[in-house]
Amino acid sequence: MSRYLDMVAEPLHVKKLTLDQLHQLAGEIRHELITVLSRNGGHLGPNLGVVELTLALHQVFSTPKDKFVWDVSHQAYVHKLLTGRKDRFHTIRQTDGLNGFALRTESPHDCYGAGHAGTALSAALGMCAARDTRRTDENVVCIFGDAALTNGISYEALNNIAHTTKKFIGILNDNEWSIAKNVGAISSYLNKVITHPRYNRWSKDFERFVKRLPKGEIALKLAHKAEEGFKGAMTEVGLQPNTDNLGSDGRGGYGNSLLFEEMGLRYLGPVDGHDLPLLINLLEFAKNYDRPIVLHVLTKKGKGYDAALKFPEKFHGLGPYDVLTGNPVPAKPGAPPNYQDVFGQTLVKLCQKNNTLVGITAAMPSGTGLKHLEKALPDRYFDVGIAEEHGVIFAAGMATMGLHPVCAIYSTFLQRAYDCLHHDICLQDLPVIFCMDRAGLSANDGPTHHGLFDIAYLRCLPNVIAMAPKDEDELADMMFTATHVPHPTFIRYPRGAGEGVPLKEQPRLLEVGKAEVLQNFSNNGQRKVALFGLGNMCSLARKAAVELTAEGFDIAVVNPRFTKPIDAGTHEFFGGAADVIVTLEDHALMGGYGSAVLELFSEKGIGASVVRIGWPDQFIEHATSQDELRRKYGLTVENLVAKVKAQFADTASVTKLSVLA
Ligand SMILES: Cc1ncc(C[n+]2csc(CCOP(=O)(O)OP(=O)(O)O)c2C)c(N)n1
Repeated sequence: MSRYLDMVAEPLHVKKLTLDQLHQLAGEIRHELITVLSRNGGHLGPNLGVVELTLALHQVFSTPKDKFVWDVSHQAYVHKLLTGRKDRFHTIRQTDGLNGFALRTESPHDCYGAGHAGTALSAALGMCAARDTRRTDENVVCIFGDAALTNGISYEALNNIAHTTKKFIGILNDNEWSIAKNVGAISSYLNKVITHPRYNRWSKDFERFVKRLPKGEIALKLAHKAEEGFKGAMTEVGLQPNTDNLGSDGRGGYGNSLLFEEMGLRYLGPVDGHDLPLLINLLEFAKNYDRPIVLHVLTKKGKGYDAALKFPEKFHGLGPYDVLTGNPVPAKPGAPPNYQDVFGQTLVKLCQKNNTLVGITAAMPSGTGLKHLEKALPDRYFDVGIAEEHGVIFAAGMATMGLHPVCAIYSTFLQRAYDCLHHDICLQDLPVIFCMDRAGLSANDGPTHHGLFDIAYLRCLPNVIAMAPKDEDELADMMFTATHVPHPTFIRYPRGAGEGVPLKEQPRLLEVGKAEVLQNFSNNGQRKVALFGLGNMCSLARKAAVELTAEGFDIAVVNPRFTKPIDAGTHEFFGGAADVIVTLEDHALMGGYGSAVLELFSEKGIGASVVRIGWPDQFIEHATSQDELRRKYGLTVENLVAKVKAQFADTASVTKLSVLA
């Protein structure tokens, strides 16, 4: 049977569908999401939740002229399916395929790219201001989740909307979940609005009223009354709650969300975000309303798929799974534990012995592995919401009171808090430990999520101690070591499986600033190459060492451990002894570990030839796997071996090298 989805080549086609056809299309979209993501992985729950909302948006507005700005934009898959990308949807998050987030270069319908949370309100307001300045008439619609309201930038934007523009359309997509259950006062506040004793009665009345009107009439009727005040209009249609409907704090009912109203935005809701005719009518109204407005819609994360409804956190974003059971594709038997679990379990152990330690996450308890602490020692666990800046300054405050906070924040999200690292942590030299997960690639997610810049952005800050473990056991050692360091410490480690090394019962103390020589020269008179493999690149260095040895080179392998301070003595020694030094890092070359080595050699007058292997000065795209990207960009044993050989093949450099040796 042919599907409506197959007929929707552009948003215009959505507008032509009847309500019944739209309902059928919604089902087809859910089926497509569940099927494709079972193979590719991705943000299933959030997208299942916005199917009707996205259909209604495309019924009422016209992209690309009108602009949809999605917060994070992990929930834009449905929008992709409706905007000419359905034929490529099976490629999402794969090499050369669709990106998992909105991407300006992918489609004119993606007016704004994202991947980090909290940016949509500001970006949308910027577009509104630009539109007003240019005197054009595009509609700008900002779709933000309830968790976006845990983020500071969202409030900076809200504070600015009413005095910047008259026309701003916000959709608060409230499903009560961040990745985990949403936290903090704002989530209780929204919950209170939803669960107000009279909410159900009012919502039924209101929804009946809106739906009774033919499409478009609600817009006319209410927009006409807007100048008399929204509340007046609502009274006229018999919906304005009496004052006895308000809670003691003034909350409850339509048009009474103090948060938005006090910020000068008309608030409408909360309404059922899966009721298509209702959504269409309300969006028509919002489109014609001449004041900034927020429509509060209630959606169910995972709607239409039992497993996702049952486990919203797991199905927020996940890898491939079995469609029938919802179970993830099992890991290969004997697969090493992943870094995130080793981090979480080690922190629990450390906390049990040291009661100054606490753990902080910015809304990522599962992703970071901090959920282990939440479970074992809930009093020592803090989820601050999607609020990296706040989380870092919160940690600084704790550190001034004698605690030793451990902030578990992905490398890419810590960028958000850079000034806090500088001004609050490093300047005051506070002993906060940062465990930076996803250092290196997050291959399926792509450039918004790769953690390729932290060595560079931290290396220039005074008081920083920064390290990278070669394996999961060394991660535990580094965490233990960090608890003894009275300065800001940063540990970067990758996503996913460790190296499969045995974990010691007790972690051990490492000497700060000291590298580990894993293999020294055998001084057999052959050409000498020292391989410095940072973090997870150490295993690559070891593999290359085997090949180069077989090719007749005398190889040393060093695990640098520290990127700040780097071990000057060890680097100088090998800089003097080797013909060629190779640095390897899962980080941008610009400003990274290899750069630190070059700076040291320059300062000390060491003229060794240095080959640096790492990521080039460009944003790295998404791909099916990390290995594919490594192959493409030369972070491989083959490329390393070839580069080393090329150094010696070049006669000029051979002369230079032999002089140096
Ligand atoms: C700065 C930043 N921190 C953390 C994240 C990880 N993250 C991605 S989506 C998400 C939750 C979003 O919740 P919400 O906005 O309510 O949307 P929902 O998925 O519930 O639809 C989080 C924490 C991020 N993308 N950006």
